[in-house]
Amino acid sequence: MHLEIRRPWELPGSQATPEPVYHDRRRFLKALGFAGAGALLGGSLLRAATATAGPATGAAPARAAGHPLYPAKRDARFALDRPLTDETVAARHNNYYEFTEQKDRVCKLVDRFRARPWRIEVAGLVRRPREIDVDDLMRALPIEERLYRHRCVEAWAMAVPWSGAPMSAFVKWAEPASAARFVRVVSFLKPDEAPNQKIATWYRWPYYEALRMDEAMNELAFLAFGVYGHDLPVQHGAPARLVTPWKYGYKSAKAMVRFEFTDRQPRTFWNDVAPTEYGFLSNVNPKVPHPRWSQATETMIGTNEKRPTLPYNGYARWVAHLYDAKTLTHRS
Ligand SMILES: Nc1nc2c(c(=O)[nH]1)N[C@H]1C(S)=C(S)[C@@H](COP(=O)(O)O)O[C@H]1N2
Ligand SMILES: [Mo]
Repeated sequence: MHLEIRRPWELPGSQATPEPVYHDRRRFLKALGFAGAGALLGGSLLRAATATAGPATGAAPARAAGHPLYPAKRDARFALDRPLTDETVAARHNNYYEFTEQKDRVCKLVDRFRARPWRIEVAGLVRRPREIDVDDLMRALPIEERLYRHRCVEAWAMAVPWSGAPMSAFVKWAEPASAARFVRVVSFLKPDEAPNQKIATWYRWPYYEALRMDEAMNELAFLAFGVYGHDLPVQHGAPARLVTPWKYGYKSAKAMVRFEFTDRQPRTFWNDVAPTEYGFLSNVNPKVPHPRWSQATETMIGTNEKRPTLPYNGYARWVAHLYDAKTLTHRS
């Protein structure tokens, strides 16, 4: 008899295929065991915890009402070639592995998460290592709204209005030393508030990512505090996240607590999980398929419209000069 073991993310009904494939059999089986137990335990505990909280629709936190930073002035340089994704669609289709691997369930598991108060640490090769409250940081930076496309490596896409500051403004504020060549970002570690950090212990929490310094200083790189004209809801990365629209979505780390400037290329979360599938630069490239699916087209969430994938996700004029023209990756 042929016994087929389905990975959790291949279960029928899951819309797109999430990131990980474990080539290491031991780790894969361990993952399955934990995932099974976790789904049962986590499911019942969480149902209990959220029973009185009402439906999770991804609505913005109450403090967003009347926040002086919204609405931020829209930056006209970033026009879209497609309609904005519906806010409720975007808020119910999320990749956020700290909560769950299931995109449609992230928004239902966010109620325990506290995005305030929130300290952000600036460390490494900087003139002055320091900590700042996220609201103070927001007030220290020039806030604007940008309409950006977003392309997940799983071949789904959306178009959303982020509010925030150019990453370059943040980097200048952080005053890195001239020796800094990369900026590493680290997300939160709060297993009591993000259930999958407790359940899926085989991941190397907290989530970590990094950009080259020239990427962080590029005009497109963005530090978002809001979306759709209000604070980020938890599922989109409250209180602050990266947005690098020319790269696959996993580079855009959510809910960061630390920025670290360094002279050596940092490791990254998905590259550590599956090095043959996810690299460091991860620029959107229709010509380089994922080992298990093509990247030639993408599907807009909400409408299911299919579109051809564009090199650098359509942002070549902003970023192509940073990379080699043939590979869209390292300059030769
Ligand atoms: N901390 C953290 N950041 C993350 C992720 C994650 O699991 N954890 N997922 C990434 C992936 S794969 C994508 S596609 C985007 C999804 O962002 P969205 O849910 O706001 O659409 O967030 C990225 N940032
Ligand atoms: Mo993604």
